Amino acid sequence: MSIDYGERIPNNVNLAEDRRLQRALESWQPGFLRWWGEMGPALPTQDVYLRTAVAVGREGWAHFDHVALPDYRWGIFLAERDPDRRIAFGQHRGQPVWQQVPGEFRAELQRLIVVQGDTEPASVEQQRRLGLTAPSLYDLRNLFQVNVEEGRHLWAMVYLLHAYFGRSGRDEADALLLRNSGSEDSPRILGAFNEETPDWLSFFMFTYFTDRDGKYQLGTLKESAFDPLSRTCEFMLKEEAHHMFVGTTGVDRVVERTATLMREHDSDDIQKYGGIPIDVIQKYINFHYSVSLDLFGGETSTNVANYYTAGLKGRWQEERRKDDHLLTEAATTVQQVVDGRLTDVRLPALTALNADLRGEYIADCATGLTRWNRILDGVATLYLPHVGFNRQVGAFAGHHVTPDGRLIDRATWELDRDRWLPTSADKAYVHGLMRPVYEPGKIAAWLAPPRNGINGRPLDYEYVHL
Ligand code: BYC
Repeated sequence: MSIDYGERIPNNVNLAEDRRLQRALESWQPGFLRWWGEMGPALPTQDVYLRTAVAVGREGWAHFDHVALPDYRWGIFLAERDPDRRIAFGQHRGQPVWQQVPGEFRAELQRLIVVQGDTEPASVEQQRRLGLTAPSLYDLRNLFQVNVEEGRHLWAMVYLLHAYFGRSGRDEADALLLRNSGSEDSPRILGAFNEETPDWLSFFMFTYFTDRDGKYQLGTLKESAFDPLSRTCEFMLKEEAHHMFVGTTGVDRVVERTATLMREHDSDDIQKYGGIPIDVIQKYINFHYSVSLDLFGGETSTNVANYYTAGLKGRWQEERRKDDHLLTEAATTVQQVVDGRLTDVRLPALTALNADLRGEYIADCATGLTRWNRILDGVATLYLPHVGFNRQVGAFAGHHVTPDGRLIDRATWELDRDRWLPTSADKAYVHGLMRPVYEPGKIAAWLAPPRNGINGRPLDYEYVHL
């Protein structure tokens, strides 16, 4: 399963044997490169110390070297095929997985792949200008690593659209390059991907909270009965782990610096010392977490019930679940607003699968809060707001819930929202700290240095040549 880098499009799917598909993808490639040039990283660089996949197996799948960004070899990499794999859930449970798309599920599968594909270039667009204010060469390199891999994840979805969905798949692949994050006329599909990522605190929060939605959604698509989608997602998840590392350690380092300044000056008011106050960090958590919760869709969804029953999208770690994997009789409890009160409601487990996945995600998010509170070591406490806080999608949309889970009226919300969400003054302060630090080994003063370099390299290594 090694990857053929001799081809114009590196791949491990024997693209050379399917001339039609190869030609179709080769004709999509210039549009992708044009999009990368126009919407990808705005900071000009000579080359960047990047990790590239060389094989998909457990050992040695990555290789590190300085690469000029436009020369990065975006390609198509699927995890190895398990010839005995069987469908783990839904009405086709126990049958062999599909190597082709069954006609009756074509539209739904294409929709899932398009939604997934749409998020990847969206994040590159959102992060386009961050290089101009990178807090170090180490961070700059990590940003570009994330960006090239999101570009590759777009390729992963485009391959599926071209290879399995005919004409409409090719049209959808073209449309993925035409929508743009935040565009008035043709925005990206999901809400969070039209928000701005204007500063590095937002970037670390995005890679912690929003990339983590990616981890969980890819985890459910990895369970899919459509084997090429499953194998694609399995490999994407390996790359995704680094994106969350960037988020986790990025917020670690901001919190560490804030805690140090709070201790040194025995004060919360650390703006005058160039740190990010703890209440601003909390507001950024509140914002990015709530926007990311919206990405799970509604708590009750016939879409997700249909996806599950059909075998298109499973649960997180489906095979570890100890039930019938059909869920036709099962029920679950989900909090909703009933008659103006937050109430636990019993729902069919099948239609509540978005809430099931969201629950897994929330538990994972909470591990970061434990980490950051350990770093703060009593000097302050950070928390995850209530699941109903600041929501635009699902049972809490249209209601106003405080971070500690009280339902309030609109007027109270308007009075207090500045205490919970970043204000324009908070954003302006954070923005003001964003000055580029491009000298090897140097780090901006608003965050602590990283613990280790990349791939065993020292911190003062020239990770990026400008
Ligand atoms: N914004 O039945 P409902 C990643 C739509 S992130 C706008 O409640 P459903 C990454 C929904 O599409 C992972 N619209 O929800 C991270 C539906 O519209 P239609 C991305 C929204 O369908 C960082 C209607 O509302 N992958 O990889 O069960 C960097 C009713 O929806 C939103 C996926 O999401 C929203 N937030 O679930 C880079 C996986 N939420 O169909 C990458 C694929 C819902 O009625 N997608 N809507 O017109 C899915 O599985 C599902 O589409 C969703 C929604 C989970 C998103």
